[in-house]
Order: sequence, then structure tokens, then C-alpha cells
Amino acid sequence: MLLIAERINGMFTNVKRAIAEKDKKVIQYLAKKQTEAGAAYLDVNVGTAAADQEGTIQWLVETIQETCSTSLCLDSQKPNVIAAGLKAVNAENGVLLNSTPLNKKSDEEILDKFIEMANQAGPKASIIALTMDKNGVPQDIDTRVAIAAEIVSKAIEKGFDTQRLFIDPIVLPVNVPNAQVQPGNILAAMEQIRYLADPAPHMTIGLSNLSQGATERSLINRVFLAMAMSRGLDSAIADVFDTDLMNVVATTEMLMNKQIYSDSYLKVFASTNK
Ligand code: THG
Repeated sequence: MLLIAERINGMFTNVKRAIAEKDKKVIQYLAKKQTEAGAAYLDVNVGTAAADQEGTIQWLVETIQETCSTSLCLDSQKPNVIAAGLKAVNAENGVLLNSTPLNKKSDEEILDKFIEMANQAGPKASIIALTMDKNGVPQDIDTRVAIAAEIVSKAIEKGFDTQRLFIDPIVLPVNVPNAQVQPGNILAAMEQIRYLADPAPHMTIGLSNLSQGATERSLINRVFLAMAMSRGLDSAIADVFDTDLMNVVATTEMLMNKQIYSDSYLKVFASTNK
């Protein structure tokens, strides 16, 4: 399971403040701690924290790279913001270009731009593409799968290795009226997306979206994570500080025969994941 740590995001008050005050300590602490907790990548999302998104993502990337060499996941639906992040990023460490839809009303070519940027960044650059298009975020199974199929076709057409592609079926908060069918729809979509290419395209989700505004956040997140992993989910943007969640990752991998069972498998997972 490839874990992308969610915490360096301007949506969090302490990160927003750190950005506003150019306070490196908060960002560097989160970078180090999330790496120690088992993150393979650190999501870097400016959010609404700053007017100058290009300058801010560059500052975040430089600030993180001063303190650790963990791979970064540049998170923005704006190609110019991704491009700014890429100028500062050390792409040899591996980099993810996160959050392109198939297309947008205002930018029909957005996926092409992400593919182009990933190619320029080198062989260790991958893309996270959302099952979303100019009509918005689909709520049903078939449209999610159809958009995923178009994303995979586009990658193949452009000669972009589908092993460098992560498909995100878009998780929405479960507490929104009428949204309770969505987790089931996402699982059903994943069952089909995994067969769109051979080997299967990678799949990821923004796990914490699911429980936004709910009381049992950690429980909801970790039960859904186990369900999704059984349908082929091999990555998630998640709260790596949630040790119950990390134990579910370890246990699900063990039950799926991806980690060796021993009485101390949780400890083994925690230490090898550092
Ligand atoms: N898919 C992809 N990328 C994504 C998402 C996705 N990136 C951003 C987001 N969604 C994933 N990251 C988060 C980070 C935090 C939260 C949810 C998703 C979260 N934040 C608290 C909240 O809203 O309650 C903030 C609490 C606070 O302000 O302290 O839940 O889906 N590809």
C-alpha cells in the first residue's frame, strides 16, 4: 500500500498560518513526522491559504526538501501550480502530479498537460487522475468507469506507461444527504477499473474526504480502507498519524497475503514502513 500523507495542506489551520507567516518549522515537523509514520509520499496542497499559489507551492517544496528526501505529491488542479512545484522538486526522488480531471470546461487539455509535465519531469514522475470531467464529479458507477477508461486510453495514446497512472474514483463525505450509496458505487467502480489495463492501473483515494463532518472519523475511514483494498486499491491519501488506520493497512495486507504473518506482524509493518 502506497501511503500519501495528507497533512501538508493549507486546509489545516496550522499549515495555513505557517504559509502566511513563512514559518518553516511547522512544515518541516509535519514532513519528518509523516515520513516516520510510514508515508511514501507527502501531499503538498496550498489550498486556499495564499493568493500566490505558484510561489507558495515552491516555498513548501523547498522547505520540505531542506529537511527530508521523501517523495512529494504535488496537489493542484491548476497546471501552472504543478509546473511551479516541479521547478523546485527533486524529481529523482519520485514525484506524483496529483488531481487532474479528464478534462475541464475551461481546459479541455488538462490531462494532456499533466502527462506532458510528468514526461518532462522524468521516469519517476507519476500522475493521479480523477474520474471527473467537464460535467463534474459523476455519482454513478458507469460514468466513473467510462471516465477512467478514457483516462487510460489517453495515457496509452500518448505513450505514457499506465503503471505511472493512478486513477482516483473520488470519495465524497458519507454524511451528505443521499451520499450513502457512494461508497458502494466507488467499490463497484474499482472492481471494473482494475481491469482497464494489464497490469492494472494503480488506484488511490482521498480517504479522509469520506468522514468529513462525521463523528466516528477514524472508524469510518479504516473500515472503508479495508473494503477498498480488497477491490484493488493500492494507494491512499490518508492520515498516517492514525495508528488504528495504519494497523488496518498492515492487517489487510497480511490477510491479502501481501505481508508475511507472524505474531508480531504489526510491529514488523510499523518498522519496515519507516
Ligand atoms: N483525491 C486526490 N487528492 C486529494 C483528495 C482526493 N487531495 C486533497 C484531499 N482530497 C485529501 N486530503 C485531505 C486532507 C484533509 C482532510 C480531508 C482530505 C480533512 N481535513 C479536516 C476536515 O475537513 O475536517 C480539516 C480539519 C482542520 O481544519 O483541522 O478531513 O480526494 N487525488
